[in-house]
Parts: sequence; C-alpha cells; structure tokens
Amino acid sequence: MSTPPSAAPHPGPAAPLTPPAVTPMGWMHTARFLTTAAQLHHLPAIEVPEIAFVGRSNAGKSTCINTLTQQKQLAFASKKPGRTQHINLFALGKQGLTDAVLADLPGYGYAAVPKQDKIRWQRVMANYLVTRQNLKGIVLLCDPRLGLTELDEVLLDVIRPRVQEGLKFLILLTKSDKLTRVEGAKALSIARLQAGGGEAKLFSALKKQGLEEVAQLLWDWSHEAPSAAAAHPTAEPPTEPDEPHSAD
Ligand SMILES: Nc1nc2c(ncn2[C@@H]2O[C@H](COP(=O)(O)OP(=O)(O)OP(=O)(O)O)[C@@H](O)[C@H]2O)c(=O)[nH]1
Ligand SMILES: [Mg+2]
Repeated sequence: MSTPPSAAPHPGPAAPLTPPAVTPMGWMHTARFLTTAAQLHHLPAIEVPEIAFVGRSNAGKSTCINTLTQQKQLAFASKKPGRTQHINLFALGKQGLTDAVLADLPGYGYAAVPKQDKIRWQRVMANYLVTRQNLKGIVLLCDPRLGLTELDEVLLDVIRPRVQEGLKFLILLTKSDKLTRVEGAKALSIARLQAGGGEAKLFSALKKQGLEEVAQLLWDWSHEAPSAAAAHPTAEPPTEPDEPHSAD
C-alpha cells in the first residue's frame, strides 16, 4: 500500500514532529470543478487516474463527493432524485499538479425520467465505463436498505471484464446512519460477496463513517504504479442495454 509523502522525509532524531504535507483527506480537500459533459465525446482526454462514482439516483453519490472533499456544494446533491444529469469532473491535487480526477455520474433507475433520456444515459454510462482510457477505479454507491438492484447488476456485468483486468472497484453502502450495527454488518457481508474482485465498505455522510478509509483507498488507487491492463481496455463499447425498470 502506498503512503502519502511526508514533509520531512528524513528528520533527525531531535527534529520536531512535522505533519505530513499531504494526507488523503488533505488531498481530497484540494478538489475543484474541472468540467461537465452531457455526452461522452465532450469529456476531455485526461492522463491522470480517474475514479467514477456511479449508482442509482438518490444513492448519495454527490453527497459522498462533497463529504470526501469537505466542500458543501462541489457536487450538486439534492433530495430530488435525478439532480445530476451530466458527467461532472473534479480535479484533485494542488493547482497545476492535478494527479487524479473524480467523476460524478448521473444516477439511474429514477422513474420520472423520460424513457428516451433513460436509454440515452444508460448508453452513455456503459460506454464511459467500458471505454474511458484513464478510468482507474469505480465506486458503486448503494443504499443498503435497497441492496443492489437489477440496474446495479447490469452495471456490474458491464464492468466485470475491466475489474478482472485490474480496474479497482468498491461497493460503498451509503446512508449507514439509517442502519443498526447488526444491519450494517449484515449488509456489508452481502456486499463483500457481490463485490467480486473489489471491496465493500459502509459510509455515512451524516456521521462521517468510512470517510478516512475511503479517502485512503482512493489515494492508494490513484498513486499505485499504473496497470497496463486497466489503462488499455480491450472490450468494444457495449450495445444498447435493455430498457431500464422504473424506480420505486
Ligand atoms: N441520512 C443520510 N442521508 C444521505 C446520506 N448521503 C446522502 N443522503 C441524502 O440522500 C439524498 C440524495 O443524495 P445525492 O447525493 O443527491 O444522491 P445522488 O446519488 O447524487 O443522486 P442523483 O444525482 O440523482 O443520481 C439527499 O437528500 C442526501 O441528503 C447519508 O450518508 N445519510
Ligand atoms: Mg448526484
């Protein structure tokens, strides 16, 4: 596991303790808006690792990004599902030294979205997940009270080949403040089985549960030596998925 660099790499025995120049949480806090795109070809080609936040509408993707970056309104979070309708990119790292990018993707499964828009977004998302060259990791956010839905399973099928080739993957069970300790432990053990080659964690924006762990994980993903397999997807873009089911 890589660790953040220290401000004083070789302090002598008498040197005062110096806090690290960059902690995963400090790194997260450097996030700033980079760009927004309604279509895949509008996304800029980027060299640095990109980490995508995906999941059902209302799962808590934008809130998670705001919590991780310790910024109230970096990503648009809302009680109204379907708030995020573009792919929004946020740069991490000191100004001029961007070393990773977070991508907030529109949620799926929201019943009130017109059918044509649903189909279009499913296609954009699937193409993004399969073809995005610098995609290093995927965080699939899931409300554990609902569990993984059919559309989450479709997404898992789409990304499985890339996960097998080294793409990082985390199922993040959001809103864990709504669960008892026992319910949380049960949801976590189920998600760990479903995560295949990936990991699963509990997260609460409200209680800040899992915050530092997730920040550390994303740091590690972004700073490990590049994997040739993950950087060069071999799969063709998928064909249009089936019509999605409505959300409850
Ligand atoms: N109790 C609780 N509520 C949360 C938590 N995270 C998010 N929420 C709430 O869930 C709702 C949806 O959050 P968003 O972050 O907008 O969800 P999203 O996944 O970005 O939704 P779309 O943009 O529609 O895909 C908001 O009302 C949030 O306040 C959490 O950890 N605990
Ligand atoms: Mg959102």
